[in-house]
Amino acid sequence: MADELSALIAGLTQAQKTISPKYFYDETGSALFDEITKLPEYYLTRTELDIMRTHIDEMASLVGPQASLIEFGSGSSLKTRMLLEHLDDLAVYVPVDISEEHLLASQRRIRDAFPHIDVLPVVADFMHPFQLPDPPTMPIRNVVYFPGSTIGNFEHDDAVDLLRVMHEEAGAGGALLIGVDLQKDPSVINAAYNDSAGVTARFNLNMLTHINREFGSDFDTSFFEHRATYRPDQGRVAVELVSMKRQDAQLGAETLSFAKGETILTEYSHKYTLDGFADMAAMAGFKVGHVWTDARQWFSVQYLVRS
Ligand code: AVJ
Repeated sequence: MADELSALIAGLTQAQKTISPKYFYDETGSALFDEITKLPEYYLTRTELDIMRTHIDEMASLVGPQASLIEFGSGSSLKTRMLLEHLDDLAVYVPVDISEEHLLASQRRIRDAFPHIDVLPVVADFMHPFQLPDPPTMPIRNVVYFPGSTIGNFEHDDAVDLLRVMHEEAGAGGALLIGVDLQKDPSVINAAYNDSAGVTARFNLNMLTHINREFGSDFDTSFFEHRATYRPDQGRVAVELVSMKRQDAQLGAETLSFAKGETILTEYSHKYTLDGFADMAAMAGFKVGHVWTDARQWFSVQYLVRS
């Protein structure tokens, strides 16, 4: 808690004020993200699911029998369920998440739906290597699963570091199945992060409500505004909260001053080219085994193997 507060203050006292995207996901924020995934403009989840549906048999046969599936994140999404339904004789499913609460809830749901699958959750910050649990039966290979283009939240060097952790957890003969959003017409991307119903705006602003509740700060959410801009030259969306006037906010012992128009960067969402992502994967020791995309090449699901 004290560590979290000092990290928050550190981010908010930089020249470019920043808050980690992890603060999106309190109960309200998780429900709003769920709503986002159903918005007409938010193509990511729908497209990734379509790709999975179309190619699930091929994906399952690459993973092969008696694999250990290690999901980075607490799982229980539709995509995870689809994989669990199709994988042949899975040795174990290992969801890895920093939140014990999220893990236990998702473990319960997976056990209910798939009583024959062994679930061994791991509480860990997956940015750093962690110990895998002893599986009940010896897996033929470890396959790390990282859906949703969550990799896009990380800047280049951090993304490579995270891929290196996945490379290590996959071990010899292992692989990574990952969802990766692709560069496309900027108007499509901008619409996805500026939906007409304003759900993404509420999702972004809820971060301040969440922080006010958890840290007793007094950000005035009525004087911040959502902004999301795709920069094709940078291949990423910057999601920001813009201060609509000169104002102060109290956070712990720190008084934060905002100029009118000053921004808090709350998230990057990187969009890749297939080559650009392959280069990044190569820096972590992966080579691209297989890439599935939709007909418009808006999104990709990639099977990376250790090179
Ligand atoms: C969950 C990180 C993949 O970047 O599209 C959705 C989060 N932010 N709308 C994304 C998000 C604004 C999402 N990821």
